[in-house]
Amino acid sequence: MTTLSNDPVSALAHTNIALIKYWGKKDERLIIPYTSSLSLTLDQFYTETSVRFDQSLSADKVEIDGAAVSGKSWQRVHDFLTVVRQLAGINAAAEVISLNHVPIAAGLASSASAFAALAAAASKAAGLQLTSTDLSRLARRGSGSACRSIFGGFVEWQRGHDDTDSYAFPLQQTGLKDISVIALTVESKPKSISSREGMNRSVTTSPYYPTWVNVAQNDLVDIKLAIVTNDFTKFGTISELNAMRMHALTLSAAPDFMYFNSETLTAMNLVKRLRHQGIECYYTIDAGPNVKVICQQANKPQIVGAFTKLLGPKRVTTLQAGPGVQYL
Ligand code: 2P0
Repeated sequence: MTTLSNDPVSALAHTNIALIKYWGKKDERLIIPYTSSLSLTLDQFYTETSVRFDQSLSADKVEIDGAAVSGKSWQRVHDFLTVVRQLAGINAAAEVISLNHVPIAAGLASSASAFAALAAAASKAAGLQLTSTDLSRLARRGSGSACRSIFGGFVEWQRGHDDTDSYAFPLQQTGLKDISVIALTVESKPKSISSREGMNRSVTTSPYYPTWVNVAQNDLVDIKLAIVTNDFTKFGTISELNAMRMHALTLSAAPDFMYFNSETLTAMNLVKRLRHQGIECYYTIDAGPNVKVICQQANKPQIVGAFTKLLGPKRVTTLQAGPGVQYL
């Protein structure tokens, strides 16, 4: 039995954007993906979470952004804490206080930063001393993309076969330092089909899913080569293609569904128009209508200018590579 200190442990983790997408689970309970993925951890947007285990609490208490949570959100945190308790051999309930510094207006998902910060804070508060690999494996149990937010910069999540070898690690190469991500908010309402449901429907009904598994593997090899050789054109081209290949799974699912809206298409067309004018940029889109534009520093002012004109300044946010999880 671990001796628990009642002091809270706090951790901070940033969001990440996938360039080679994770879309489909081979094992839903353990969150083992069908394919490996690759992301860039971002600066600015993060989640700060503190956890305290306390024998005197009768049940887990969870507060997110100043409000006590119940229902599905509470259950998801509780289930995750149960994994931590099993690992640590403890049975105390916990108090979790979490603050998301991820503005809804930025159109970035917060589950990656949320479960990365929770994994770090809860494991330490439970008396576990995990390696970063084991912390990534643990964060994966909360939300797949969270395993990548344990690390900074470019991060690969190797799909692995089971709980022991499905984890993320940072890429070691030094290429492509100059990457900017411009997050465009075309909509700030929550999505109608969660990524969990969307990926499940894609796996079980899209006839193209087996092709995706093969193609995503090749895309990953190609993008890593583009990073090592500092080839931004290849990097951006593969990112954009891989995102569209992921969305082809939603269009070919039964019943079909789509994360784009009309403004998504307008933003995609503007990226293409800028590119034809010699201003190099590419788009990537996750499980929602918001678009992220990838570019290099030299072209950033022109691209930001063009999108600010289209959407207004509040809906255009510029980001860069950020660090991995930190204790506070
Ligand atoms: C990704 N997404 O690689 C992909 C691309 C969305 C589109 O990871 O079910 O919230 O918690 O493991 O991590 C969103 O999925 O899903 C996601 P769960 P998660 O970033």
